[in-house]
Amino acid sequence: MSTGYVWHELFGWVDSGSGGLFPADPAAGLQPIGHHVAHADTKRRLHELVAVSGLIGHLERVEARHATEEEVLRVHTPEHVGRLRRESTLPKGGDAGDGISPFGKGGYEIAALAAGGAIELVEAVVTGRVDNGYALVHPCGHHAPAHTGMGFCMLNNVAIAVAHARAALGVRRVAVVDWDVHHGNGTQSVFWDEPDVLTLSVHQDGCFPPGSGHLTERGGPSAPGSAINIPMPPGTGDFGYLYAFERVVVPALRAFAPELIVVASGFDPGAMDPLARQLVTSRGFRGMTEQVLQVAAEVCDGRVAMVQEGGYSPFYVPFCGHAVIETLAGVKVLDDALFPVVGGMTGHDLAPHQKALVDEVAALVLPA
Ligand code: 3YP
Ligand code: ZN
Repeated sequence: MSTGYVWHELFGWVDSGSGGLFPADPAAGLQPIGHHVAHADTKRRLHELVAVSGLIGHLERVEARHATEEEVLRVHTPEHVGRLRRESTLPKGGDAGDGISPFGKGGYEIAALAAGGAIELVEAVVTGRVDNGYALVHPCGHHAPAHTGMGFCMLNNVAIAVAHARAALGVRRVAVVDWDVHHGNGTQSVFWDEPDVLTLSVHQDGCFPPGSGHLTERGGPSAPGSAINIPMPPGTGDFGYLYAFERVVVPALRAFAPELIVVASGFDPGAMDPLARQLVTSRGFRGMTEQVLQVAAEVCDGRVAMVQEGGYSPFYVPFCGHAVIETLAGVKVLDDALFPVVGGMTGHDLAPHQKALVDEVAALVLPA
């Protein structure tokens, strides 16, 4: 059993500026706060917990490298890549595409390193150098479709890694499980009409992007059923999420029988996240990881590659990520120090309206 792990110090140097989602505007009453909500420190703190706890000693370090232009262009348009590269040379950098996703000088090179980190992890898993693994990359990727960045994402790391597996590593069928609290719209759109890539997104209903991720979004005309969306009601906790996995995610993966499972792993369903209203704790993330590993053992020799997406609580993201990586590695070296607080919040049990939503999706997407 070995678990790969990607981190590069430059991911902690991503400069998302001092504004971002709500830039200071005194006339509108918006005070400066000094850092973007997606500040890289949150991810760096996860890496440092993995190092300090000793978990890193149970992991096989996989080196990130820059994704080549050819690799990036398997997913993105030359216009998008060209614009990012140009803005990346400017003294103050640029924006991924929606005005809330700024990057500093040299930002393109770090984004290419994040995409290349995802590629290298997937390659290590597919070639059997490791059994499974976690690429702790930054910035995130899942909102970016072919032609633009958005929602703090510059390049779609997961889509680029999946495209690499299919174009260069002889893999055909891939499933992407996206448990970030926001809809994986970019990844879904890249593979919308591709029957050999299943994209499955579990997110908070209507959270971001607005109007995206409805349960009726099921894939393009040549690939009906190749997209699955589970828009969970706000306030869903550990057992609501675990029910969604048990009832829909796992059976859908079993039916699709991919050769590789890639998880787009955001920790913003976490109970302390400022950008969403879910209640998941390290217990829920651990359980989702266990379920994915179990079905992966059945269908694809355990080949699971996880790639970091969002997560904005500098307090809680480290413990959620640590629990996931421990579970991948099959070890337990640290307790979640915040669990006494977040686990004690009421609302973790499966509620009737959460069950109803999941059952509705199951009826829609699973073979009768
Ligand atoms: C982008 C603007 C409001 C919510 C934010 C979402 C970024 C994210 O974590 N996506 O997964
Ligand atoms: Zn997110």
